[in-house]
Amino acid sequence: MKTYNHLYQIVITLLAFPTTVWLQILRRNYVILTLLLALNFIAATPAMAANLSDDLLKQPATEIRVSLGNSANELKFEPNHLEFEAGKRYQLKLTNPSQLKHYFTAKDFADGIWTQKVEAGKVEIKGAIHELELKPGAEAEWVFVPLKSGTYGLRCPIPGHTEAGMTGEIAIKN
Ligand SMILES: [Cu+2]
Repeated sequence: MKTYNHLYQIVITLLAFPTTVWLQILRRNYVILTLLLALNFIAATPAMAANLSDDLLKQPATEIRVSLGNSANELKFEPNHLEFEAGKRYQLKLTNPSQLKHYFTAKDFADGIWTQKVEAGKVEIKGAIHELELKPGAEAEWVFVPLKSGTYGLRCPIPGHTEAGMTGEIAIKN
């Protein structure tokens, strides 16, 4: 009877062992499967981003004009409140009809957008832009897609200009 009991225990152990092993294999496969799915997702993300930017580039850009100063040499942006919608493509046309040079400085706003290009004269600049200087009579075109919603400050940092009221506000809405 004692031997019988012992054998019985061995059989139980043998039966129990494969179950644990099988569970382990299943668990391992589950981890691998999850990893594969995760990798697939990671691999799909840049492709999705590329598709997104392709779609955005096909989208006609909404034109918005801002004048830096005016012909009366008043120190202000016209208009001084700009509103954009996240995910849309814009063409911001900056002009300086005054006899003074001015800056379009909105660094936090620039951090919250994706710049496609800045065009001025016969030059096209690609990549991130933070600040633009417009000499008297100059024109520049900034093509971008706003990404991060928020309210951002705009100013002309030329000594005396910000103080005189050459400031503005740029809003990005979702
Ligand atoms: Cu100015």
